Amino acid sequence: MIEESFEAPSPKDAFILARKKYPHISNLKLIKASQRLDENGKLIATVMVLVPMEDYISSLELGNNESKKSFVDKTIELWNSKGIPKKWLDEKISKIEKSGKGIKNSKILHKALIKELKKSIKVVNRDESISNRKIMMLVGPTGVGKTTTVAKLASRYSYMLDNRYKVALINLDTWRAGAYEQLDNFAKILQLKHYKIDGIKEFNNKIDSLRDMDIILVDTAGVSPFDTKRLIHTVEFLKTVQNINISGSLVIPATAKYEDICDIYDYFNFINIENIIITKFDETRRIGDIVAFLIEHDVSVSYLSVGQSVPEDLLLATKKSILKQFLGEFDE
Ligand SMILES: Nc1nc2c(ncn2[C@@H]2O[C@H](COP(=O)(O)OP(=O)(O)OP(=O)(O)O)[C@@H](O)[C@H]2O)c(=O)[nH]1
Ligand SMILES: [Mg+2]
Repeated sequence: MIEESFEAPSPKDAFILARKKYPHISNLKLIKASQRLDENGKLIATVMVLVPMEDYISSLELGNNESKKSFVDKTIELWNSKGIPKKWLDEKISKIEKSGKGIKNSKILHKALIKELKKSIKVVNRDESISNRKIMMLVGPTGVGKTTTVAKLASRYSYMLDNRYKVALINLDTWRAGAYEQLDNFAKILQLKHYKIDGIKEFNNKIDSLRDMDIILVDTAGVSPFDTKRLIHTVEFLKTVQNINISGSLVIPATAKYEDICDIYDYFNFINIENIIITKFDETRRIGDIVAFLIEHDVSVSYLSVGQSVPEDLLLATKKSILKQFLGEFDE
């Protein structure tokens, strides 16, 4: 929804103006009304109404003889203000124009852009079944929810899917006091094996000895994108396990800013990031920054973490859920 103001000599007249502009909205919602005197002592009343975003955009071109270019520009402006890069918008709009379908009004353009957005966002295949032993290592900055997500994944794979998989946990976080205990509490509840590993040789041996497990979840220490020493320490573990494919999942909170997300991704990317887990999805309705990152990078989202509760607050990522959260922004 968009808040739109109307001014007239009285609140009633201002509301009539709003009704005239949107005659088809039967229950136009008034959210604020105020009055003031202008410099000549004349009374000016302002009312604010809530208008659905699509009606607002349509009104831009219907209202005052605006050209097609103008409504295209306004749509670009609106989407850009939600975080979507202008370059992407220009590219997609020119593609839509070339397709010959024509952009008759902003409503059609908005729908076409949503379709393009849906194509540009990638999510991991929904099938979570495991045929060969899988090793999944969660990496990312400090405090983003890696350990909580490992605990959620552990319960998911051991108890919640159609198949009950054999799960083991490895903890490489030997830096932070209490890091092992945090995950160990979950491991005890879930009755899963949990190992604290210090060195690379030990890691190799452990991976080897856990041959009969279906999935090994590896929790790592949070690394600031500027702490190269710690990153190298984590990478060593990933790179030195011979002949075993470790899937790296980069954990990024939905609350992160675009530039920070790009920095984090560039920083961790040489680890061979297979997918992204978006956490703290419940903490913001403004996910334009992460959406912008996703459409510009060839990387898929695997899970969405939507709260602190283990295990229920973990969802398989779908294009629909990401789009829904993003488009919800237009309804503010
Ligand atoms: N609201 C919300 N909080 C979350 C989510 N995931 C994790 N948290 C909270 O974020 C805080 C940090 O979570 P951890 O799992 O310890 O984060 P971490 O990445 O392992 O942190 P370090 O190991 O210190 O780098 C905890 O208070 C979690 O409960 C989520 O999806 N939503
Ligand atoms: Mg942790």
